[in-house]
Amino acid sequence: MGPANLDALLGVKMKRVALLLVIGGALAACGRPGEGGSIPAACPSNIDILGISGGFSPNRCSVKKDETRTFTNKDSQLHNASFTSGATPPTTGNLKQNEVSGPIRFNLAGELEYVCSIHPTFMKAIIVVTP
Ligand SMILES: [Cu+2]
Repeated sequence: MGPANLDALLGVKMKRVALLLVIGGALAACGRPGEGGSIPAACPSNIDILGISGGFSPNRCSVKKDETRTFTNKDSQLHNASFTSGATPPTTGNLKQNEVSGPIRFNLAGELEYVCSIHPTFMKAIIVVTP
């Protein structure tokens, strides 16, 4: 077997390893809150919005169903926290620097991913709502 064949064989093996890693990651991401102690620490009463590089702080935390939290924009740019489900109201609306949102109530148990709808690619976070 020549070096070219060996390279091809190694290439196939590397692809298999990469595929297994992808599948493993997808399975891990499917873990539900409550499984294996995956519930993060309780969210503080206010979650800070740090901006494009800092995102939300904390960016993964938990609340009990029907609790409320506020969000404060600590950045000079406009930002918001916007949910697709499980939060009332579903968005803070755009917040100016140092502006504090009204209370957002979480009424759906599960992992709620939210974004700043102005910068959704850069600003994502999760609130885990426990029953
Ligand atoms: Cu933003």
